Amino acid sequence: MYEGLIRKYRNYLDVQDDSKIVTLNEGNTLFLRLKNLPSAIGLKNVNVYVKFEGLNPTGSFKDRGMTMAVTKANENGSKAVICASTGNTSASAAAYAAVSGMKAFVLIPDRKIALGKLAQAIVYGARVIAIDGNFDDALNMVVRLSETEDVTLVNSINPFRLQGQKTAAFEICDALHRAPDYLMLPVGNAGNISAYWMGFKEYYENREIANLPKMTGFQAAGAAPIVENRVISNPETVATAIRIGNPASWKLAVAARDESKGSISAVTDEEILVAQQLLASQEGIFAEPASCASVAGLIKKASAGDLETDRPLDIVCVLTGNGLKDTSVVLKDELKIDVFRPDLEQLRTLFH
Ligand code: AN7
Repeated sequence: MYEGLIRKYRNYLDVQDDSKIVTLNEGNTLFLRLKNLPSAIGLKNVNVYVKFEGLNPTGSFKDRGMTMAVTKANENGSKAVICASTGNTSASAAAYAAVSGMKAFVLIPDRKIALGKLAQAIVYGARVIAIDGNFDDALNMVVRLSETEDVTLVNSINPFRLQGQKTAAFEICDALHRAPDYLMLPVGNAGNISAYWMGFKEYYENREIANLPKMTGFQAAGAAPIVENRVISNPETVATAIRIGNPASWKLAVAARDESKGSISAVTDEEILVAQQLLASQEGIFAEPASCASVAGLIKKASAGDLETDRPLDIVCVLTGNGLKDTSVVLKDELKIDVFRPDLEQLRTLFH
């Protein structure tokens, strides 16, 4: 039986005590080749895959880092964890704290997180604290609090988070028997792009793979500090998960980009929502807006002719979170669903 990514990738993770592993059997997520979308956007000679991290136990990639961070907190005898979050980290921290018997304190930007994520933090039993400020303000607060209070910080500044998250790179290489040519993913606080790059490099050094991908990140245009090379004090985007103006792992992300000869560029909210719609209607996959920045970026690069398609390419888009967490973007105009009487004759007219 599969028992989570720490046991699966034990040789790459520094965990002392097996009995204290805190897991919800995260990882081992769906990896799928897209059937319709690539040709719909005019891509030939390219295999496009998605890694659907929205199928983790709390519906996002954050569970990979949280199994490690909470396991280490547990090993060290910690009784409580704390994080700032645009939503997914708080849901994940709350769940892993719940199963390990720890308290979770989560600071969220008031009214700027998707309701599904808020519901998760509440139902898992976290102490939810809304801040009249943005994610960057909340992160600043939790860093300071964790320095003076008896509570373990589980944002991605906690190095064990990235350790857990790097296993997604291992899974992709295990499936393809190589690294993809491009890894495309959204960039918010910039931990994930840094973790993937660490994972690919470790697999390369251990000769599990003989190539490395171009790390290709995408920020939302209204929240693109790395692209613009400046702190954004009032980030705005429909993709609330990546509404971040001063990423904690900024330097690591830039290093990943440069070492891999990749890129970090911006996609607009409109491009993100078009990509979300295409992915759902062409492929049957519902990912949250932030996740769809990876597909929006693929579409943008494909139409700009930025991908060298003279040879067959493997491209992996990471879908970091589940669309069910944030239905408001799809339902935002009042429901456009026609209501009919339960009249068979009338319903039959719909088929002609
Ligand atoms: C779906 O939950 O920062 O670049 O507090 O939820 O590693 O930050 C979420 C980030 C992409 C960006 N996709 O990843 C949080 C939080 C989804 C996310 C990102 C997030 P990083």
